[in-house]
Amino acid sequence: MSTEPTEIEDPVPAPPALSIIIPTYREAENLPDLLRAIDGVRREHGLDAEVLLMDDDSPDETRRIVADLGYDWVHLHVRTHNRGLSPAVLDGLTLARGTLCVVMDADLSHPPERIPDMIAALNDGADLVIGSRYAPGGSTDARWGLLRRVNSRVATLLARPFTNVKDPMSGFLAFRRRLLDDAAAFNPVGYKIGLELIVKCRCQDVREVPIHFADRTRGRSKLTVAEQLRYLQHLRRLAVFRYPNVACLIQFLIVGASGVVVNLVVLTALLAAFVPKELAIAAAIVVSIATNFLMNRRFTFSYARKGSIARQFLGFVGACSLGAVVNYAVTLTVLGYLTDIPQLAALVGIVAGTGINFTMNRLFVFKRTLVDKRPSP
Ligand SMILES: Nc1nc2c(ncn2[C@@H]2O[C@H](COP(=O)(O)OP(=O)(O)O)[C@@H](O)[C@H]2O)c(=O)[nH]1
Ligand SMILES: [Mg+2]
Repeated sequence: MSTEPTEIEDPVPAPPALSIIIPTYREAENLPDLLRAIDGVRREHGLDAEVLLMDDDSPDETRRIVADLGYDWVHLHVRTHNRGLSPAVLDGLTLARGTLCVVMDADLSHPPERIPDMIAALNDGADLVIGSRYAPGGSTDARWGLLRRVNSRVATLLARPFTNVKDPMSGFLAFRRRLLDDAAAFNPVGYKIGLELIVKCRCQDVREVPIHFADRTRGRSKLTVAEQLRYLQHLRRLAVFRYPNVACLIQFLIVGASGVVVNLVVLTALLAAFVPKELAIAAAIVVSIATNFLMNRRFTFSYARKGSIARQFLGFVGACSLGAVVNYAVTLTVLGYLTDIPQLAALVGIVAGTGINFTMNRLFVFKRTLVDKRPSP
């Protein structure tokens, strides 16, 4: 006897195998071609896929066009809160019902015809598949100018400490939905969701399917300079996540170098204003200590921003003073025993003093245990 239900229809349709999440803003002109192309791929490859259009309430014909096309596998979600590309994608991922997810742009830059190959790579065991412009066989639009090429390559290079993937900036991605279950503090800033997935989900097997990236021919790009600056903020967060100690030390050194600049600028300005030398030098030192403190509190040890600023300032000055004493002692010792060159001895002293300075600040002044354990931004 067959146990399969035959007559009774399931009122809740079974979830599709694949959810394609597409963030959109003012993409009405591109949606008909895009959705027809996806329809073609669904038919040709028998792909059981839904499309989630995550639209930020576009002031164009998006709603009407989607309704007119009449595809029952396309779901338009109009968002009016927390707008932006990555929140839209994240919302899409929470609504997705498929076991597999694809994220892609709406402007026809990402060819839907490559989705079956991306799915095949996932089924072959990949954790994350990238539709890649820079993998062998991939290409970008011939109209890309030099500036755009350099810009894209530099952005890719900056991601190198986190991944060897050829195109970590790509917004064309495929992965299993459950990949996100293991995401540690998943929080993409801007639109580098692939890079965020690689780092935060600790993807081991990342594969690239070559694509031809066509430039959008209709509508406008929303990639702004502000978005690009947000990428630097994103990289900083990823560095703090992946390499907490090294990231902390590097930020400390950058802040230290900025203190040298502050000192020299203040000194020059005060001397130009005819402030006496002795006073100008002292003031420049005080100002640079203060800016160093504030910058370290804001960036290097940002996890400790909730601690008492007065206590931290005293601790910072104390740690710096100890660093100065160590610097002095080491310089004299090296000069006495290892070299005759004072500048060389001073360099060794600076390294030792800075090391003490950093260690004291890290361990005692800006203690991790004194502040709440939320991931630092
Ligand atoms: N929901 C939503 N989608 C956006 C937003 N900004 C861009 N998009 C969509 O994200 C995709 C990539 O944006 P695009 O402007 O093409 O960026 P570019 O390819 O880097 O120039 C497109 O499908 C856009 O419609 C936004 O603020 N909200
Ligand atoms: Mg685009």
